[in-house]
Amino acid sequence: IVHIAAVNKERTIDDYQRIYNKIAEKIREDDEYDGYIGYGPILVRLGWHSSGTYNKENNSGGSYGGTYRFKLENTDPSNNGLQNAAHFLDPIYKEFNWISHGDLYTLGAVCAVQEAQGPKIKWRPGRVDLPESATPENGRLPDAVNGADYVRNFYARLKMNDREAVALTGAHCLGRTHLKNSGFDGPWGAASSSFTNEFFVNLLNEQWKLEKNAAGNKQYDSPKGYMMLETDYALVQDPIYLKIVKEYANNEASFFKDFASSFQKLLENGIDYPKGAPEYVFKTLDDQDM
Ligand code: DDH
Repeated sequence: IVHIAAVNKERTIDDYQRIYNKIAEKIREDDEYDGYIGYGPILVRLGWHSSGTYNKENNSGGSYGGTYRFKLENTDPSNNGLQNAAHFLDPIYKEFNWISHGDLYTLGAVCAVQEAQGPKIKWRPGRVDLPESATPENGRLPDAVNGADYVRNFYARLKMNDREAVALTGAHCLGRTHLKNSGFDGPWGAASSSFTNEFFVNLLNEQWKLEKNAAGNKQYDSPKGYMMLETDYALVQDPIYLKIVKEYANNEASFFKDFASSFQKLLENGIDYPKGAPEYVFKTLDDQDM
């Protein structure tokens, strides 16, 4: 399977910045969502889940075909709750219907990270909507009830090494788990709508206790009301992961740098970009004094 980016020569960075700005403004406007966390975290999760189906063995899945829009994928139990992010993007797609779904889902995630004061993420257009037959089967997204070996194997399928796996999991600074979506409950930290290294700081510093939640699933809970999935906690149980967690907890700039490159790689997995294909860095609304 080969996925070649289609570069639309009619479009410039300004066209994509306009879409970025629309998404960013709507994040600001619809701020009451999910107890005033807002739509940022779930937009990040949509970008990640629409990319996280990638399989390096045959280059299938991934963000390219925008197949999240098909029922098989958007009803995958791992995607419970993401409908809210898709509906958020509906009016944006209506207004800018020349963009592909894969480009829109990934642009939404890049916008949400940057507007949450995260790092700048380089982004390249060119994903092409594929037919329903390209939709990957359910079950390719990670299962939280697992340890370090599972995490390492899972990220290897996405061509991610240990540093990339740890950096990517740091996105759990954003948002929270929801009993009704995943069977887990609670946020990873205090600042659920700001992109920071808080996930790593909390992993190291909170008093974690493995407990059964109201849905009967095991999760680590702290006295401050924070939580960790078993796959999160695996990052302090494995000595190689632990070293990287400590680095990111002590050095936010190092986390930001690694997250930016790993997230771009995640969103572009399996895509061949022709020589000279454009690569954009978008301005935040703040950068533009908006
Ligand atoms: Fe995650 N994640 N994630 N995650 N994730 C959940 C929420 C969010 C796993 C499981 C869950 C990444 C990696 C993993 C975000 C981003 C990223 C929830 C809760 C579960 C469960 C969903 C719900 O109840 O609504 C597991 C397992 C892994 C793993 O590494 C093995 C990665 C790589 C990212 C990323 O973006 C790079 C975000 C953001 C959320 C918060 C969503 C929200 O609605 O809030």
